Amino acid sequence: DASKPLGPQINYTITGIDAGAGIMGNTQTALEKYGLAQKNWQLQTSSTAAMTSVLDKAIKNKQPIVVTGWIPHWMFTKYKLKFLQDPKKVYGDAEGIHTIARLNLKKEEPGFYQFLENFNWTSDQMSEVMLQINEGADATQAAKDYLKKHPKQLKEWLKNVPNGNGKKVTLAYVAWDSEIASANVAKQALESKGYKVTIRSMDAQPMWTAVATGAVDASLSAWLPTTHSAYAKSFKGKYIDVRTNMEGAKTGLAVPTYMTNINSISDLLN
Ligand code: PBE
Repeated sequence: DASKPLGPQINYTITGIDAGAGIMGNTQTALEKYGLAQKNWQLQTSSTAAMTSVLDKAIKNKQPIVVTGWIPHWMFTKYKLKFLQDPKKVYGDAEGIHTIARLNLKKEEPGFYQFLENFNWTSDQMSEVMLQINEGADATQAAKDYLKKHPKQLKEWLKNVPNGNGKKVTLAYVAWDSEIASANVAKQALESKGYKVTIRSMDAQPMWTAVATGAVDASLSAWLPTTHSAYAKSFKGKYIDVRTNMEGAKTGLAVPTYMTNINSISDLLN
C-alpha cells in the first residue's frame, strides 16, 4: 500500500545476502548515513539464493521489498527492478571486477600471469554464461559452450601464453553468480592451453586472505574500488591488483519498479 509508510510494511528490513559480501558492509554504512539505523531499519543476512527467492515471492504478490542488488546479475533481467538513488555515494561510482594475484606470481608463473593480464570481458558476455547456469546448465558446460562460441576472444586471452604442460594453478572465487561464471570460463580457457586449474569456492574474506597469504595464486572476484574497499585496505601491499576484468559493475539497494514512491535511499524513511 503506497499510501502507508514503507517501514512497518516490510518490518524495517532490507533483505541482504552472505555476510562477507562487500555490499553488506556498505549497506550497514548506508543505514547509518541515511539515518535509517536510527529508525530501527536493519539488514537481514541470508544468501543470494534466499534473497532472490524472497524477491520472487514479493514480486509475484506485488508486495514491497528492498534488497541488496547489483549488476551484472540476472535479477535485473528477470525482474523489473530499479536501483535507489544514492546521493551520499555510499556505494561509490564506477565499479569494476578486478583480478588480484599473490605477490611473486608474475615472477614464478609468468605464463599464467600473462593469461590474467589478458583476461577481460564485458558484462553482456559474462551474462551469457550466468543466464545459461541460471537456466540449469552445469557451470563447466556453460563455460565450455561460451568458449566454443567465442573462439576469437579465447585466442586473445591466450595471446603470448605458453603451453602449461600440466602446470597446476589455483583460482579462488566466491560463489556469486558473476564469479562462478568468470572462474569457470578462466579454468576452461587455461585448461585448453595445458594448465591444470583448481578453482576453490570460499567466502569473500577467506578469498582475499588466500590471495594475500599466497594460499591460492589469484582470484577474479575482487569488486573495486568500493565494494571490497575494506578488504583492499586491510590487505594493502600483500596482493597485486592485476587488472579490471569487467567494467561497468554496480551495487546498491534495489526495489521493484512498481514501488513508484520509493526512488532514493532516503525515501525509505517516508
Ligand atoms: N556482490 C556480487 C559482491 C561482489 C559480487 C555485489 C554481491 C559483494 O557485495 O561483495
